[in-house]
Amino acid sequence: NGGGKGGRGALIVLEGLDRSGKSSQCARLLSFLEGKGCATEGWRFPDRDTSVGKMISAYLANESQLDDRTIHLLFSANRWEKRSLMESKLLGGTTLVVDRYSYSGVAFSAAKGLDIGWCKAPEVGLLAPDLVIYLDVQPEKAAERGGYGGERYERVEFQKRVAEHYHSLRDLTWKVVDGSLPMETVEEQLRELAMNCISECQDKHLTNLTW
Ligand code: FDM
Ligand code: MG
Repeated sequence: NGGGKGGRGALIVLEGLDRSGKSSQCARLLSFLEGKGCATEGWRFPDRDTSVGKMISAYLANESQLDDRTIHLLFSANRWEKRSLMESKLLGGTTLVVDRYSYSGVAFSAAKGLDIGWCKAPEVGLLAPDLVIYLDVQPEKAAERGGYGGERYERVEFQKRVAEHYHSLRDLTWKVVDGSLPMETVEEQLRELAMNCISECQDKHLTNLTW
């Protein structure tokens, strides 16, 4: 843990639209932190390796159809099934860099028209992140980057609605980074935010999402 003795790891979440650069930045941040000698793991949600994750993956690939509330609860269940491992990693001093979390869960489902309060409810009691970084990229710009796969949700009209919901979820603890800046500039900003977070959270208790 970056030299700090006995401190817990930090729960660092990256959020943003598809093609906002989250996954690349998570990978870059991860190798930076590892290079600093910091115990770190890269996680992502959905975690497609579990049995719940496989159902989610089939849904996203349009290989199965599920009711909107049902898939919402599966995404949430996919976080719940990882909660205890997440907690023990953090308490053991490992920092987790997580690509998407509960905010994706709420923003994407709410963009379908589901009630926000209903969407938030199953997230209550999951671990609260120490830092949420939102990579801010205009939906049109993200779409221009190309590389939307053929997955469900990868359409610019839908992404615009997701962006509005992300916007309404932002609170004082979020750090919004301009994801349209050059990759190296974004990377530098993330490094600084992450290092500060890791040193500050050493003496803070882990808490739960309340919403
Ligand atoms: N997604 C992701 C949700 O709809 N709810 C969630 O809780 C999470 C974690 O799944 F379109 C959506 C967001 C995205 C899709 O994510 C797959 P990746 O990051 O592209 O694999
Ligand atoms: Mg995607």
